[in-house]
Amino acid sequence: MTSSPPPTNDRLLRALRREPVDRTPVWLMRQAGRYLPEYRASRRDAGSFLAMAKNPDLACEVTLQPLRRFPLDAAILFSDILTIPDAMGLELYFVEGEGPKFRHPVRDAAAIARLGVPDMEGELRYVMDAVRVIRRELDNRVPLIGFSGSPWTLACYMVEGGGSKDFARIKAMALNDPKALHALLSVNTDAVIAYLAAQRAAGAQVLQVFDTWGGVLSPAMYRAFSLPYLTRIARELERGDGPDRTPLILFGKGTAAYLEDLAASGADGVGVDWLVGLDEAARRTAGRVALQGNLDPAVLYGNPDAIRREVASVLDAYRDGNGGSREGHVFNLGHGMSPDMNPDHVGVLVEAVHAHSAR
Ligand code: 1CP
Repeated sequence: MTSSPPPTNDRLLRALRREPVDRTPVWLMRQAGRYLPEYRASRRDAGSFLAMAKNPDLACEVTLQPLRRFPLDAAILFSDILTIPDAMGLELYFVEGEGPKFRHPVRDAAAIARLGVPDMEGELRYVMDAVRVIRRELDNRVPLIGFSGSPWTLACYMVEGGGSKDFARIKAMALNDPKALHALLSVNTDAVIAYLAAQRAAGAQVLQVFDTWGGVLSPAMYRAFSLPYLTRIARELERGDGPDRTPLILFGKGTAAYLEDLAASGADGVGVDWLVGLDEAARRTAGRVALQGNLDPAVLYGNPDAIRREVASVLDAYRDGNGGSREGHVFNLGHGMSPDMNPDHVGVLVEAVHAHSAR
């Protein structure tokens, strides 16, 4: 928000503006979650993941849990990308051990035509309330990241009715009825822009879009069904100017082939997975955006020495591809953490990032 002072720890905001920082900022995708015993206890008390996400005080509690353990440089709102389709009427639920599902998936043009942008201070008020509570409790110590799924990634869950291995239904729709799929992507884009704008108005200081399933598309299909909608978000989402600007990060999994396009999209930062070297990514994006990433999450299964070695190698790869400078880098994993990871190893990682990147 333009009216509030910058956070005391503003490394993340400075890095996203490619300004000098004393050390590289670090946060981790899925930093709140099942690998933390205190998260499992909160979820047990709440009864379910959804009960927790829909209660602003509980969402705040689990958002803050990783920050109590580790000197992370940002908090990320505890919520889910599937809140938007849920609010559109698809009805999100979870089957233990099977992940998210929708009671009313959308499978044809008629169902898509009935979808509308949800009311951000109505059906989705619980998300905005969580942002407001977290900002109050964070008391400006670190910035708060708000987020959304990408139009394509949301559409995958909406059409498949849950997670998928082959994306058969949505790819069939792309082939057989591209007009219907574009109508779905278009309403999703309107909803994502409204959702991110509302999170920003509620107090989110950085915004990230997760295009988790962009990489399952062929290049021609990615350029038809994901990239143009990401670009529309980057261009149309109002986020201020200068030091008050709320930066937008586009994260894609398996989308390194499109780094140049993502860097030209109008986004402030691009998140990269671990299938491309950060030296190559930095060279190809040539200072047009900040880069976020890209440690293979599986490195957290290694021992502390291995973790320190791999962290140093990611930091050095970025510097090597960025003309010898470490500015413009946000350290993160190339994708989210897993429930079976050792919390002590996260401590080693964060400490290693700060130690190895100190200017
Ligand atoms: O406790 C539980 O059992 C629920 C597991 C869980 C958690 C911890 C889900 C269900 N969502 C979340 C929180 C969450 N989801 C966050 C905030 C926490 C943090 O980062 O610290 C965020 C940013 C997400 C985003 C999300 N949800 C994505 C994009 C990021 C990614 O990891 O690719 C996706 C694809 C989802 C869908 C989803 N929700 C939950 C699960 C298990 C999944 C993945 C299902 C699948 O693999 O298809």
